[in-house]
Amino acid sequence: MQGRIVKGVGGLYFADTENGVIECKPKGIFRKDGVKPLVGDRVTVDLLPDGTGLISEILKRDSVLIRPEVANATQAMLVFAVNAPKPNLNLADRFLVNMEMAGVPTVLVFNKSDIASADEIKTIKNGFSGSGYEIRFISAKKEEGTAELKKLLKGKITVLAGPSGVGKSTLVNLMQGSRKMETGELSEKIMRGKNTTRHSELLRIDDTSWIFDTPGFTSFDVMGIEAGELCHYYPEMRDCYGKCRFTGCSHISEPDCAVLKKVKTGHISKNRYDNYVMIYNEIKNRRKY
Ligand SMILES: Nc1nc2c(ncn2[C@@H]2O[C@H](COP(=O)(O)OP(=O)(O)OP(=O)(O)O)[C@@H](O)[C@H]2O)c(=O)[nH]1
Ligand SMILES: [Mg+2]
Ligand SMILES: [Zn+2]
Repeated sequence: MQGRIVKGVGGLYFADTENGVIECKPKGIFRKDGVKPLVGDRVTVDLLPDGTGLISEILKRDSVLIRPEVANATQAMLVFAVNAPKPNLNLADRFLVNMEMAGVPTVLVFNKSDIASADEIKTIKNGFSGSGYEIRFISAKKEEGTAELKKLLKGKITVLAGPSGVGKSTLVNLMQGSRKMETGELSEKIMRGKNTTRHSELLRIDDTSWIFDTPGFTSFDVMGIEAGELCHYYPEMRDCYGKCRFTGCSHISEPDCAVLKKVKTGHISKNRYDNYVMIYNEIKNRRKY
C-alpha cells in the first residue's frame, strides 16, 4: 500500500493511505542504514494483522529540508508577523539561503497586518527590495489577503516555516478549512510565541495540494557551503558573477566590486547586504573539523 507520512512523534509515524491514516513503524533496515522517515515522505506500507503498518520503503524525495525537517516540499512560505513578535530579517535571510540551496522556491508572508503600521510594512518591503522574492502582507485573523494566498497553494506541497507565535497554525487552519492545529497566545511580557506546535504535520487541502505546519524556530545556521559560495544563493547578486575585478571577490571590501556597486545604487538592499556580510563572516570563522 502507498501512503504519505503526515506526522511523526517519537519514532511512531502516521501515514495517510487509501485505508485512512495508519499508525506505522519503520522497518529495522532503515535504522541500520541511518535513514529516518520524514514527515512528507511517500512510503510503502505493509499492513500488519493488528491494523498498524510497517514502513517498508521510502520513495525518492523531491526535496529534503533540515529545518523544519520535512520531505517533498515543493514550495515554502516563510511566515513572520509584521510586528508582534518583531520580525528578525537576519533569520529570514538565513532561511532564504537554505531554501535556495535546497532548490525550494519561497514566498515571504508577513502576517498580522491588522495590527501593523504603514511604516512597519514599508521598512519590510525596503528590506527585501531588489531580492526578487514575492512578499505578501496578510491578516489571518481578519482574513485579508488569505484567499489570494490560498491560490498559491494549488498543486503544491507547501511548508510554512517561521518563528513561534507568528500565526502559522492559524493560517494552516484557515487554508485547510478546519481547526485541526492548536494555536497559542503570545507571552505578554516579551511578545514571543510559546512554541505551541511541537511536531511537523502535513495536512491535505485537496487531491494535489498539501500544507505543512511546523514548529517555530529562532535560529538558523547556514551549513554545507563555503563563505565564497554564499553569494550564489542571493538572487540579486547573480548578475554580478564575473564582473568584480578580482576572481574570488568576497564582495566585502575589494575595489571594483560589482556587488558593492549594486549596494551603493540601492539595487541590493542594505538589509540583505548587511546580513550577507554577517553570514559570510560567520561561515569564514567557523571552526573546521
Ligand atoms: N492580530 C493578529 N493575531 C493573529 C493573526 N494570526 C494569528 N494571530 C494570533 O497569533 C497567536 C499565535 O498564533 P499561532 O497560529 O499559534 O502561531 P504559530 O506560528 O503557529 O506558533 P508556534 O506553533 O508556537 O510556532 C495567536 O494568539 C493567534 O490568534 C493575525 O492575522 N492578526
Ligand atoms: Mg503553531
Ligand atoms: Zn565583488
